Amino acid sequence: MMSFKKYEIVGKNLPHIPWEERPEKQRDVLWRCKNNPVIPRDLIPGSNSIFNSAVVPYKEGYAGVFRCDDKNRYMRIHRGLSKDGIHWHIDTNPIQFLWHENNKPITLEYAYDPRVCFIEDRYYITWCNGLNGQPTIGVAYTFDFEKFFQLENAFLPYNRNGVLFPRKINNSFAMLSRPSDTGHTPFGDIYFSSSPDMTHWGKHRFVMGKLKEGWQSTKIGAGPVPIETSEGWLLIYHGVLTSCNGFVYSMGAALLDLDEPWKTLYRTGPYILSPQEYYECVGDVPNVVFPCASLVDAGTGRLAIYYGGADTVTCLAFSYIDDLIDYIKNNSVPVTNK
Ligand code: BMA
Repeated sequence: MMSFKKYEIVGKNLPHIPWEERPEKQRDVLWRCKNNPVIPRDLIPGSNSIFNSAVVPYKEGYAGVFRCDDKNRYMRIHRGLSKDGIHWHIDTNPIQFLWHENNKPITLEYAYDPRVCFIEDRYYITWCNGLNGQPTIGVAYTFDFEKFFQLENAFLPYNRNGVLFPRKINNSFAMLSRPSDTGHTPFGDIYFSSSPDMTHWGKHRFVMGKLKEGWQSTKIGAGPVPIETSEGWLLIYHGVLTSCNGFVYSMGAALLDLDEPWKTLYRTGPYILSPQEYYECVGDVPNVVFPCASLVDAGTGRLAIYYGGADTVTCLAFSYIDDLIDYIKNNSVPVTNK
């Protein structure tokens, strides 16, 4: 147990988030949940796989938006509720979004890799949304995880990994995203955009790019909603290496400037988690760890990260915010846009 916290975390005390202490022999900054994968591919009857999903504290427990690819291999997002963040009731049917202007039900082309972010009075959902068959960032909100209102897409295609900041920055909503292409994009950097109203996005700034070699040398993309700390926005992200056997997705972390988040302060040279367990190496897409959500207890600094394993199952990994921040600072590559 940590006796004191080094760094401030802006957030609530959530003493009951999923948690396991660091195993004695574990030297890495992150450690995996003993019960991984916590959500199996077949939790609901029609699902082929449940992965790359988002979770937030809600009422006495947790709510989530889950990527469930069905047995047609159509990509859909479903609502889930849980008392403990580990055992989930996921709806059999996908979320029925209502168009914000007239409350009419919408048929989505496809939807995947959701993130959920509480800002001010509601929960916003962002996801990779099919527009004329091409990926862009869908945006919706809910107050109660019962009714979901869809807003305009944030950007033109092609874009993926749209991740909101949990508060306005300089009076504007703020989002990270990863401009891409139509397919299994062989490039990609993280950009920042802002909006006065959650509809019109602009002031696009470059944040972080892929590196010349190693686990983040093909492309990178934002993961969970950034966590506000005294040391900057803590961003967990994925990075991709192209091996002779295809893409390998690992996890890294960075600290971004609080007021100007397009300025990267530090980012990890080594990965913080890479596909090594069987449920990360074997599945519909082998060798993928893909983080989309985290829960933080501001009181203790405990961090629980939800990530997809091999595009098939949902897993959990743990760390302490203090340890992760120290790790990022002590293992950073030189960053140029401070
Ligand atoms: C990306 C997205 C993710 C997926 C990853 C690995 O392009 O489609 O949903 O986890 O590829 O297949």
